[in-house]
Amino acid sequence: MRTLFIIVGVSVSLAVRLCAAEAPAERSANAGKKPPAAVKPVAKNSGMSLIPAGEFMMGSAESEGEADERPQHKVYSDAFYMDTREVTNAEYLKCVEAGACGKSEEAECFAWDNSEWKKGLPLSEELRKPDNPVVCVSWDQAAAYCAWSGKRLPTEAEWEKAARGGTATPWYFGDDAAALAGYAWYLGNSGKRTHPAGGKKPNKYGLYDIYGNADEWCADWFAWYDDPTPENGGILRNPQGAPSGTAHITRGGSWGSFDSNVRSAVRGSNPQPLTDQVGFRCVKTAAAEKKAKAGTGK
Ligand SMILES: [Ca+2]
Repeated sequence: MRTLFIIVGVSVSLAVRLCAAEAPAERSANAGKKPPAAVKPVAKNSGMSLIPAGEFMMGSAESEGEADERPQHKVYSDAFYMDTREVTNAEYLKCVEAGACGKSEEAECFAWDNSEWKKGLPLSEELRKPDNPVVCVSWDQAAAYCAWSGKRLPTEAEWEKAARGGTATPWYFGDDAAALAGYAWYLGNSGKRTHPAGGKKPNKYGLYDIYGNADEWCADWFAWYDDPTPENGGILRNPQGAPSGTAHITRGGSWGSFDSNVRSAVRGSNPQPLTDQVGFRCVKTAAAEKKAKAGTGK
């Protein structure tokens, strides 16, 4: 399990992870797989992209990544729409002003300070800029925002399917971490803060900041992956994660993450209720979108 961290206090497990993430043999094994053609957003200015229904391999192969990314298993996901960008401070504020979301409370927010999480530290002004992704929001606040906007948080499986965009490599752009700076704000280039959402190159589905900037809440509780079984035909259909747990999943890593922790398969689990590294984006099932349009006569 990848817990959130920045700069210092890097654990022994992290050191192991860094080594594991550098396994070149596994990456070259995926190098020849061609990603599918890009899928354009279904409606101009909707701010969402269609992620088509289909199967993909979730998690990492045996010699790659962390233990909690295995076993790699086949997943089928129905079609859904995903926000192309992380929810910004300005967008979240509208929900607060509408009375549907709790205010992001700096005094309640945890930040990494030398070797431990501390609550209530003064946060960088940069984190509060309107176009930057909102952080210091709890899972409940994120879920409330998505509900207010007629959406929901993505499942972990949906997030990874959208992130991969049909690829099987550690990053959707390939297997070379040196290219990451063109796609993500992470510890190597962030200046230890968030940046305006959508400033880097998107993936094949037109999704920005999938890696880094704000780490992103998912709907699921953290749990170890199950082994595919004959009972489920070796494929999990629209998995929802564990029915209960102690921490929710976050995905994508943040401005404070090392390059090895902003891969498609990396799983985060955040024991703090809210931190200066975690934000979110929302999704909507494609069927729900169709129904809503029919209902409004559009
Ligand atoms: Ca992100």
